[in-house]
Amino acid sequence: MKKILITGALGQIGSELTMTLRERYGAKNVIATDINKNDSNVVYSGPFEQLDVTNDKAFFETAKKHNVDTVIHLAALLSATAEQKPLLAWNLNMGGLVNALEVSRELNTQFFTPSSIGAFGPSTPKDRTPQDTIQQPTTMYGVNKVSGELLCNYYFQKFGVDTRGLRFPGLISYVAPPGGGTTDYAVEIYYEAIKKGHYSSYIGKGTYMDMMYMPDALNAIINLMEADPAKLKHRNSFNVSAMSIAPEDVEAAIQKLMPEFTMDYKVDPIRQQIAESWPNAIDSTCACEEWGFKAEYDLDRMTADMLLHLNKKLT
Ligand code: AKB
Repeated sequence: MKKILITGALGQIGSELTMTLRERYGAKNVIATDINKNDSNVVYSGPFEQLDVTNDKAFFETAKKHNVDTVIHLAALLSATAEQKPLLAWNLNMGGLVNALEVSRELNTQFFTPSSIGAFGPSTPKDRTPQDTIQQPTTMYGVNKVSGELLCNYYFQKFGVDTRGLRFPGLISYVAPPGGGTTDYAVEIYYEAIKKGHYSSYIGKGTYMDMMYMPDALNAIINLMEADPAKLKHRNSFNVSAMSIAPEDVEAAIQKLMPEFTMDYKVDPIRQQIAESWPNAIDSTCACEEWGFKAEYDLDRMTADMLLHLNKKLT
């Protein structure tokens, strides 16, 4: 039976992943941790500990106390916030990651942490971006993600830690909002469509980025963690994407179901610059071949589901 510790469990991925893993492995076997504490299901439906991942001793003691065999490390600053607070991003994203890897090494646990399309930069091929290619990001977040990918590979090669990871695109969900990301527009647009029937996009027309609906992201994490290690040639930071879209594509998908919806643009130069430094469309072939990655949701199916759930949640 698994015993999993999740950091950043109240964040966008963590709040859904915790609940999904509790259903799969039993509530008491999934220890949710976060620097914050709130009134959510995550806190009350199973074990919860307040944890600052930069505190190495507290991290180790929490993991040891619960006798965990898997660490899922999600606590991190996203790209736009990291660009505003680069030193904090370095300290939290890298300090938290090395502490998490050390806990895994000392307790001999399996390990997962997400990388991102942000690990690529302007010199990376923009379309059908290969799994193994140039990675020279121009953001602090990207620098953290490339370093993190290398560090996870190092812990596998040097210490035999069973590290695994995915390069996530923008993740879209109606449950917990993202915070401080460049791809957040693709979540906000659905909230504003329901609340106001209008959205002003901070990302410009024609700016393509990869995206994925949260149920596909959760399945991808579970499938990768359960994959036969003998079949994994890459282990860390697999490219995974479900769709490559620009704001006007989301606008058109929403208008199929809400013809009254309108959108205009108020481009934020900082997030636009980050978006332009990232690929248009990454190639997920290695993830498909090595552990059977498959996304179920395209833009239209995701849009119908988002609008259905947000209608119930917001009206
Ligand atoms: C962000 O926009 O920072 C994240 C990501 C793509 O890693 N959603």
